[in-house]
Amino acid sequence: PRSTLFPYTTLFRSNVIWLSPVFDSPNVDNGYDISDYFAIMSDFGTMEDFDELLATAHEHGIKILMDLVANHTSDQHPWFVQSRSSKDNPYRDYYIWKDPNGFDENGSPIPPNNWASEFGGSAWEWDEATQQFYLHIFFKEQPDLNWANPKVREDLYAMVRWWLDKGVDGFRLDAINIISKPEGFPDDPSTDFEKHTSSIPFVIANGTMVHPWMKELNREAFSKYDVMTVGETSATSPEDAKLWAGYDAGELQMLFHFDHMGVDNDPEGSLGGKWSYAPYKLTELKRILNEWQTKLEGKAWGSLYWNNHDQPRTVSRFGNDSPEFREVSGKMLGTVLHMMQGTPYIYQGEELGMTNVFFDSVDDYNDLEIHDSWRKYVVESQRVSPEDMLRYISASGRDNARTPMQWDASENAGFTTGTPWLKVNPRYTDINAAEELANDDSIFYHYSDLIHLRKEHPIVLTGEYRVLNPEDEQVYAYLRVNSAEDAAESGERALLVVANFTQETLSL
Ligand code: TEU
Repeated sequence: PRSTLFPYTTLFRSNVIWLSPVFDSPNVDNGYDISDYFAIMSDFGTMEDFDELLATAHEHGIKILMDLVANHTSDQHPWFVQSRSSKDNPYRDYYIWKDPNGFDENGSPIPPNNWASEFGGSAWEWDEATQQFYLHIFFKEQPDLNWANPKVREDLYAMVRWWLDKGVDGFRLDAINIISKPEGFPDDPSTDFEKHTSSIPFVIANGTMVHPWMKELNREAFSKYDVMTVGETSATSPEDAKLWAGYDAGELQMLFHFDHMGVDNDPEGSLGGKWSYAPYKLTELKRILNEWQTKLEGKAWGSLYWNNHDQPRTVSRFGNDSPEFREVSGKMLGTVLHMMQGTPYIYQGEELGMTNVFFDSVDDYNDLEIHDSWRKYVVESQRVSPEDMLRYISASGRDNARTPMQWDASENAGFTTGTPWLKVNPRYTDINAAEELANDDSIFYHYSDLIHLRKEHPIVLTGEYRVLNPEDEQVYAYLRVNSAEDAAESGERALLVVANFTQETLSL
């Protein structure tokens, strides 16, 4: 049967918790700026607390996936503190330092190339003391590690082994497809400082060394353990994905692609990219998801997600979060995703149908990406009115995903008696875990049913994905079809999924 062809069979029936980074960090970017890979951030507790979490999860048959942030560290990491201290420090080459490309008429140093930071502005930060620039694809507090230095790779692999020896079950590899920078550091044709389309410089995605280095990481660490791996790879096509996560690639097991995350960006909008919102077309969403399902078929295993800590809430984004439709819409979206081939990832609160939030002051937000964009577009260039920018933030901002978990209707949604890092979403009085558990027909129980369906019906694992109605703007329908052999073994021939994305009653 086809199921035996898949190399990761032990994973298919596992329950796994993925923790966003919990390592020691000054927390400029919600932990994605690590200052000590071997310690736990005090906000979350101690290493003893972590060990207890791991042991308890394992007692319950739950695996723990860690977030491996290795494209960059915090600027507070001892490696970087050493690195910036002088040009001949042994750690200088742990990061990417370059001379200026001359000086302008005011005597200001000119960056080595036009690369833009994902979060806006140049990706190069000038260091006055040593008269060179360092590279940071994300915030300036997140200098990029120099993977071309074999010592950096050895230290990182040793760190990965240290966690695996401790017993963690795998890693999500943050921004892993940008670790290999192109020879000669050429300018990037996609850079557009005017719009927020800068994104990851095109020329650094999936660079020439990523695959040799991933094979090395696999050889030096992952292959020695029973491990789960998923790479976070923006700007990656299904063809690239086979190189990364093909069954015979010897690199990673799965990828998070970003293709469906751009369907509601409006490239023609005043800010372009992320901050210009336009309603998505269902046909476009289907085209993308169908393409990933069919192109990976038999070649690589997919990962399935609607949201994560960087994305707005699914039910608000792809569904309908009005009181009338929120519940049915949340269930519908869960169904569409969970019956596809691949491993589904549920982001905290998705199983409760948590919604986007609207704050009427930028001061209520925490994410530096939001604050930097506000300063740039509302305060400095005044290209957008505060009202419009607040609407864009509420549609696309990362803090939609980062408000406290809603447990019950008590103060702060029962999350804390202290002061949370972000205000609670005001809808918590209706939308919370206690409510969901009390209602037999809730989104929570529907997600629980979906998980059971996946475990009880092997066709969700083995069935070939068939596209049914690509031109239909209202209904997402697809089939999963078993081979004769799998059908004989499981007694399951086909699975039909039909999802109405509108608020009308339709006949099909
Ligand atoms: O995100 C990498 C990534 O590709 C970002 O472009 C993402 O699209 C961005 O958050 C959009 O606003 C990872 C993490 O998931 C993110 O939280 C971190 O900020 C980033 O890496 C840097 O570590």
